[in-house]
Amino acid sequence: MGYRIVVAGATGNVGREVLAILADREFPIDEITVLASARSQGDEVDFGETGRKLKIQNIDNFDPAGWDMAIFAIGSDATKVHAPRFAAAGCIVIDNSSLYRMDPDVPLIVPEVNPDAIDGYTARNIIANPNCSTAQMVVALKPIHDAAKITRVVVATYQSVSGAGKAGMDELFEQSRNIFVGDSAEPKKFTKQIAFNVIPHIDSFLDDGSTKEEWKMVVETKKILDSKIKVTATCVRVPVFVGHSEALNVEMENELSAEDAQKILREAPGVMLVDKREDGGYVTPVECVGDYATFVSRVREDPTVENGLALWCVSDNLRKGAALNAVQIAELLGRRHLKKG
Ligand code: 11C
Repeated sequence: MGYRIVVAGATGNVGREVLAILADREFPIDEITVLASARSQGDEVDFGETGRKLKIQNIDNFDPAGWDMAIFAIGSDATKVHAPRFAAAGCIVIDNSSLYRMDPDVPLIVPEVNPDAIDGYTARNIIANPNCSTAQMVVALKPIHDAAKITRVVVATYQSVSGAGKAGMDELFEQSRNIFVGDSAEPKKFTKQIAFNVIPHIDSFLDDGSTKEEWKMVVETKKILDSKIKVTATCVRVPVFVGHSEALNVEMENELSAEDAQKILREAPGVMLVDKREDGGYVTPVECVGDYATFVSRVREDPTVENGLALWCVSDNLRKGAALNAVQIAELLGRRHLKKG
């Protein structure tokens, strides 16, 4: 016996990955339905590589009563309209948008890091999925925090254009092509040229000069991992299609050698340590696409602080940063609260 599950936003980058991952991990499904806005009604999407096609229904007309759970990848505006409606009908929403993440009544979950917090979902029937750059960072930090108590993290991100959706990917492709043939490369989705460039700006600016993306990494890490950890982030868009990278500098209360950190990371759930200290002995974004793991490389001690480590962390932002984490939440919810069979 399986679940009646809804995937909302099934035509987007993340929605398609959700379907692929549900199929790949053989999530126990009795019935699945796919939703999007009215403009996609009747279109078909692949149910991963099963060969099955699913027909899109209009989310506005969909009655969620009797459905167990819904994975939302529809953006904050549409989520604001539909999540409360689904939750009130008893269909538990696993939401990829930023809308509910900091709501104290909504658990913000990375299953490898804070699985127990999921028990709080009953307050709203909504569970939030973190921002992609936070998700991979906390997976890499959790085993180090457990071993040596992290006090401060300085992170610089190198975020792929797929974080900005299909329009971001199209812009990188078109600008690269246009520049090669001598055409103009006017920015549309991004604020500056992204092809052959990097842009130190993701999401809107806040009063203190940081950006909302940077703020999310600070507050989400506190909510998921430990409210006492101080985080300072610089988030940068780079001309990579898929895969976010992060350079992390970590300060800890207790000593932890690079060798011990490597040992711990090698065993940590969700982490794949690739750290050979030789040419090519580390992971880059193109190698992580389509993978489930958060890859960690370049682990080394930072002698400029008392107990410091530096490391490099790469993951598929559409997977661990969004779709995979959402499916893992659905699996956790099933195991702990909605047992079937
Ligand atoms: C980016 N991290 O790379 C963003 C995308 O809060 O879910 C995801 C935004 C979010 O642009």
